[in-house]
Amino acid sequence: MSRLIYVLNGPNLNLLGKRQPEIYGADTLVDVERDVRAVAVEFGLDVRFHQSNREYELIDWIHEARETAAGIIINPGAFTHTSVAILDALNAFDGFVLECHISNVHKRESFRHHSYVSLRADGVMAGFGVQGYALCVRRMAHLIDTKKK
Ligand code: CA2
Repeated sequence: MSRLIYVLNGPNLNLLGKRQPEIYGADTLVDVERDVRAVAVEFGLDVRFHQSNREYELIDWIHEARETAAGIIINPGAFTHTSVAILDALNAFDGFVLECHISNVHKRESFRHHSYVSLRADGVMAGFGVQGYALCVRRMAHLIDTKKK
């Protein structure tokens, strides 16, 4: 199995560390990418790390991952709660999918309680702050290494 994973980030996550630190913390997306890469190296995983504010770009990366990757860690941002198109793209991907949210979406507004992506995800992380990404990488390594699929 490939040891490549995609880490995808949806709309507004480029603002991480620049606004609303009381919800999302003080770390930037650059800090998150550094942490993700540090853990990935420990487990011998290669990482493609992306962020986009455009739904189609996230979908194109999921399609690209179909050809090459063992897993996708995705924080779809607000598309989590709206995008059947991202769900459809993930349903066409055969590897592992982990959904990662920085905040505890279940403690927030009710419109954040439903996730289309959770219908496909093999696991869901929420409320662990940006540390959740590195934890997802660990989990992804375990899933790939034990090939539960
Ligand atoms: O908790 C999460 O990770 C979310 O996916 C973040 C999304 C939100 O719509 C989801 O319900 C939960 C929002 C991402 C916006 O990120 C910002 C970061 C800093 C400043 C402003 C926005």
